[in-house]
Amino acid sequence: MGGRLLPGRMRAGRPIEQGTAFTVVHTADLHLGSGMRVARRLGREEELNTATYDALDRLIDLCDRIDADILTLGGDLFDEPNMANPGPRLRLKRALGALEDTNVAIVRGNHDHLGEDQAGVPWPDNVTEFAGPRKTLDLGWVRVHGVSYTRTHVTESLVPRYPDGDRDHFDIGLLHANVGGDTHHQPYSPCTVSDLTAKGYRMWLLGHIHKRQVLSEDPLILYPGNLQGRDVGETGDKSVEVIEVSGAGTLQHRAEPVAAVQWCHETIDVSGCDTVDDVENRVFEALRKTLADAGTLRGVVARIDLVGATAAHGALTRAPAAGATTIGDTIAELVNDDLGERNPFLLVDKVRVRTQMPIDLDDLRAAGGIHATLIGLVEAPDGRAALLDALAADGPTDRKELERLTADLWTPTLHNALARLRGGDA
Ligand SMILES: [Mn+2]
Repeated sequence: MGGRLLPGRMRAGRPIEQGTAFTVVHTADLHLGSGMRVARRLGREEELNTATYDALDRLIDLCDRIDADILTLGGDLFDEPNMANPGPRLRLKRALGALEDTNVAIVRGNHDHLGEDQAGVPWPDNVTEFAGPRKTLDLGWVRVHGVSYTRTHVTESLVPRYPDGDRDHFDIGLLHANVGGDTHHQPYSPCTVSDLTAKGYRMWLLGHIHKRQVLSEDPLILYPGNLQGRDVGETGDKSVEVIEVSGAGTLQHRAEPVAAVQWCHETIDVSGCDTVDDVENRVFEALRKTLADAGTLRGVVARIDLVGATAAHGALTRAPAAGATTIGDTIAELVNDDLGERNPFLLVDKVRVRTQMPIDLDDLRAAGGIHATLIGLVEAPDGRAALLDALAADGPTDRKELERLTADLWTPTLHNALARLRGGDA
């Protein structure tokens, strides 16, 4: 790793000579300045809405702590392309300027493309943004190449516009693209792992897909995932990638967590709970454990699914009177009033009830009568088929689609039907 320069001797493009070990930190999809839709409803509004900046601070601290030689930002730094909101640009400029010994390279993506009205916030000297004819940051042995979006819908591959790598250099590609046709994300700059490999680079550092994915080890091709989850579709650890290159050019890489607030999706089994009070206790118990693992996070936002067979099922699923809240909402509010006030905090975004009445199918089957008939009908493939045929004949839904939609519903529906037949509205 190169030694740090003396204070005041800031220099753009600090060279990395062949045979020198160096460290790269890669991140993408920061979406700086975007808030969280749930913030106003759940409280802790400021922490939730500034979480992207909080994560940026953690990224800068990490780069400083490990003395990163290169920091690469792989597009979608900002949520919006134009200067309508220059606040995020001012903040990023100041944050990157603090890393005066780190070479920073930036490409723009579909969200923050370099459109026509870019102006006003110049980058500090240690920052290189690939724009116009500028495609390479030349650090001697090491070269970083990038091509920015100039509009949102880049439907052709940008890869042909990257220069070829060569054996005398350690070439790094920085690219915002959908590699391999991920159908959950827009098909921008579509390309394949073999397109990238053919360039002869040692690594490709990507942006666009919001989930960490290592597509290849040699050459190293990876998405770091986004910096900070912002809704229930972005759960789990959010990290940046730290890549250490030895003097001989061998690579080691790891994910380092940086998110300030973590989204999680928790399934809580309330089997055996007799009352809603038991259910509430079990939810608190589970969430206290989650909070105990929060480490240095500022907070956690959880989506809860209650599952299992419980005598409280009827109470949990009963429709509330007009204007009253469901029991799920009440439990969420109780958690938020308590754990939501702590540091780190835990907020529940929503409680979904997916419970069943406790029913012993074997007993009912043995007892015969209407219960046994109903069980037989649902459990026999012929019985299910007959029910689906009848439904499909009656409605606009395709028979195959109906089969898919009902696949997971048979057992809970049967349980609930049996519970009602037995008057088990606990
Ligand atoms: Mn994108």
